[in-house]
Amino acid sequence: SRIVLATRNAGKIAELHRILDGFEVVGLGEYPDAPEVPETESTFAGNALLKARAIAAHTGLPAVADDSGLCVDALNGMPGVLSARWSGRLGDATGDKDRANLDLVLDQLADVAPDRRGAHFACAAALVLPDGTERVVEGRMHGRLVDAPRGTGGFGYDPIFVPEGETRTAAELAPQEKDAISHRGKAFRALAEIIDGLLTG
Ligand code: ITT
Repeated sequence: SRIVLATRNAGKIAELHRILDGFEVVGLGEYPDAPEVPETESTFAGNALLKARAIAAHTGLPAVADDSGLCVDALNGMPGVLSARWSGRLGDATGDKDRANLDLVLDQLADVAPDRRGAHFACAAALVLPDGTERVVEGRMHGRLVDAPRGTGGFGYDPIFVPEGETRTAAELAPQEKDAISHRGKAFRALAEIIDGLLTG
């Protein structure tokens, strides 16, 4: 059956189409009246569930949502759930907004030594079925932040994040290389197994 992706972030949509390869996924483009959901929870899992619930209710179809962000050790885990709006800049996920967010994190880390620039990405993947069934799983990718952006792949904070065991930033990885190790890849591969069990089991 069809699954609706409850996200308007183009970077996530591209990755989720790859990771959920094998499912019939449709975007919110087919549902122009879908509600915009305020992210009022303090956790990734809470916000992912809010988004998936609203879209399952609106469409009558199984919905999956992603809430994710960058957690920086030297900033006590911030921007975290505030990652999309860290610079205060509003609007869609254009490169400009992503760039403003990334520049702010670089400014905030300007005086932080190279060995204290640890960070991780976190992703909560939520599934909500029209009958009210809910599931949420999380994935993480650990690494460190460099002091100048590199690479043109991915989205968001990828140009300043070097995954553990890598020398390249996440924006310098091939798409499939990022999916194999990313927070989103881990969370949504686990969710895919759960969906298989619920929808076909
Ligand atoms: P939706 O709510 O419509 O899904 P959003 O962009 O508002 O879109 P979030 O609130 O989950 O979604 O914010 C996630 C932000 O975290 C995203 O805008 C990026 O800045 C950052 N982020 C998440 N995953 C990332 C990744 O794989 N690479 C780089 N940055 C990422």
